[in-house]
Amino acid sequence: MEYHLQKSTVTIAFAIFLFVQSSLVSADANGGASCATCTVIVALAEQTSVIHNESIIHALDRICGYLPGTYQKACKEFLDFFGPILIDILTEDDTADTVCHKLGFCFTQSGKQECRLFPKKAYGFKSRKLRSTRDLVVNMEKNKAYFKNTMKIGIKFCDLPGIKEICDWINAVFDNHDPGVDLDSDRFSPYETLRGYSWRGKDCDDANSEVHPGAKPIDSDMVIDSNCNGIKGKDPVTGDAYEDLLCSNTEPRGIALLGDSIGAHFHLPREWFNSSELSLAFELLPFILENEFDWPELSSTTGFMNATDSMQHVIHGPTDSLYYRLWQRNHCNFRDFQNMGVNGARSGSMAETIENSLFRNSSTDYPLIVFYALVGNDVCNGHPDTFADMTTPKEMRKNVMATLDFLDGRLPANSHVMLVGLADGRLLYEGLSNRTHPVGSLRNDVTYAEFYDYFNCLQISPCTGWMNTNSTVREMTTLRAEELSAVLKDVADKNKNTYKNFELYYSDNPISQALDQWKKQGGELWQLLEPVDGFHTNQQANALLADVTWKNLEQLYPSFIGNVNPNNDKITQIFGNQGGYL
Ligand SMILES: *[C@@H]1O[C@H](CO)[C@@H](O)[C@H](O)[C@H]1NC(C)=O
Ligand SMILES: *[C@@H]1O[C@H](CO)[C@@H](O)[C@H](O)[C@H]1NC(C)=O
Ligand SMILES: *[C@@H]1O[C@H](CO)[C@@H](O)[C@H](O)[C@H]1NC(C)=O
Ligand SMILES: *[C@@H]1O[C@H](CO)[C@@H](O)[C@H](O)[C@H]1NC(C)=O
Ligand SMILES: *[C@@H]1O[C@H](CO)[C@@H](O)[C@H](O)[C@H]1NC(C)=O
Ligand SMILES: *[C@@H]1O[C@H](CO)[C@@H](O)[C@H](O)[C@H]1NC(C)=O
Ligand SMILES: [Ca+2]
Ligand SMILES: [Ca+2]
Ligand SMILES: [Ca+2]
Repeated sequence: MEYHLQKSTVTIAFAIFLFVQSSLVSADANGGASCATCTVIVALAEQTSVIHNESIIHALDRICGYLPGTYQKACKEFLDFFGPILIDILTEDDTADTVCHKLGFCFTQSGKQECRLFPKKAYGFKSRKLRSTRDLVVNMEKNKAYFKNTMKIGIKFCDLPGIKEICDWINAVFDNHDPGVDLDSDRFSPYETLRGYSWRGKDCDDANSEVHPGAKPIDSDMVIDSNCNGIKGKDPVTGDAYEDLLCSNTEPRGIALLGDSIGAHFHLPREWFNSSELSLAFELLPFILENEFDWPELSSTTGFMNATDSMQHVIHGPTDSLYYRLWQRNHCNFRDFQNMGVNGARSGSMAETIENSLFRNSSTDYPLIVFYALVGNDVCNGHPDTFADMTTPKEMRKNVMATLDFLDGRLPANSHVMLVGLADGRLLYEGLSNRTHPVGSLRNDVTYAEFYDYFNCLQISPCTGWMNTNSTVREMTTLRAEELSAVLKDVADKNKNTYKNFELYYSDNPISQALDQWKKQGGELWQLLEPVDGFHTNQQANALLADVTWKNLEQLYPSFIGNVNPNNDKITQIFGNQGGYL
């Protein structure tokens, strides 16, 4: 039997799978990510079948129909395989949880409690299973035989026919933090996704490594635009180069982020998990996958555009960013940004691998301002009982010092580095615990507190410490986060001028300040949080964080951001949109 499954049979499945994977969970329980994936898919299919008064199979077929072209075909092939199996096992008192137990994705290990996302309550699956049509149910006997021989208790999602290749593909994409398309190896790309120009300014010549965002102009950019900022050529009257006239005395600089999923702006569309909203949500699927479910182009550090019309089906809110402000301050800084945010990053992985994908030529490029912002993974992924996997203050010091040494070797003189403290994740529980998670939107039967418990039961939570109904655990997590922030502050205080090529600063995490500001405007906490994962800051919060951070910089550290370029208007007048971003 052959299954030609393309990059996504079950998009939602990957979303969950990757979300879970991004938290670097090593030891899951009771079926882990595969169980959660199965449960959510079956639940959405069941809800869709209720909304449209149709069979489960028709509902799954409908969901496949929402997917773009090639994905749709693959999804239907998958359905051909799974549909008959589902029909065969459904009984009257099933819920999504019990179905996935029967399928073998979920189970209960001895000594563990049973994990359930939904209340034990019959949804009447059976009455809806028989209304399927023959044309959708092909190969039924063959599939059932396959199922009996292959499916075992504890089967993993990535072991399914055809899915393994997809998992491998995804792992390869997600493990690589350098641009996938970069012919001249200058770490800037003319391609959008795969760590391309969604993440760092577009390479305006991918055949010449001397040409890239952030380069000091070669021959004053009389002929070519060596730094891709759209400024080149000479004044027809005086014959002076425009880079000399408009930029050379303005101390241009770029901005870079060494961060985690918060800085990369992780976002799973709410519409993918809400059975009432599925229809338009999958248009951008390939784009979203190739950007690792991150939206750096709309993020608080390196966002450079507002969501396009098609993005607005799956992400909501305005864009504002530090990069955008830096460009507004000095138009010579156009396109000079790099986002090295990686889902699940913590201080150790930053020092071991991630930092290496930051590129700057210390002699031929302009200075850089760097934000080191690891907001919580160092404390999130502690073992649920012992906290053994949390980074200790001693390890934190060692890790951050290693990264600072690395930066001193790579950054041009006169750069600046800001160490940002960890967030206080207690606000997650405070803002969300009593609210309904999108996966329970049809019957109002899953709160975030229950969602957190479920993820902890399967041991796949991206942040056991804060996404937890046990207040002692949340307090202990915050305590460690405060200790680690204190280390960062101490390192910055003691080493402000230690490094050859940059000045070092510390700032508390701006989230609580942003929150206060939001509340003063009458806003509520949950409005700033990602509804699906219940963990990340959303689009609105990203814009707010940029605003708060920028104002702090203006007030406290003006040398960080440089002076306003008096030639900005002239640059716009002569060079228009400076070549744009895309
Ligand atoms: C659902 O469909 C069945 C037949 O397929 C029909 O008998 C029933 O009235 C429908 N229910 C609603 C609420 O439309
Ligand atoms: C996004 O749109 C708003 C409203 O039009 C505008 O003020 C803002 O500057 C835009 N942001 C970006 C990054 O273009
Ligand atoms: C920086 O640029 C100079 C001149 O092009 C080159 O010789 C040097 O190898 C570059 N350094 C790095 C680290 O790429
Ligand atoms: C959630 O609701 C319960 C009951 O209404 C209330 O006692 C509790 O304080 C609420 N929790 C939060 C974090 O708002
Ligand atoms: C689900 O979608 C419906 C329809 O757009 C919306 O009214 C509802 O608020 C959504 N539920 C959640 C929990 O996001
Ligand atoms: C909450 O967590 C603490 C620390 O792990 C533990 O000692 C305590 O028993 C837990 N409380 C409950 C109600 O589970
Ligand atoms: Ca390149
Ligand atoms: Ca280049
Ligand atoms: Ca230029």
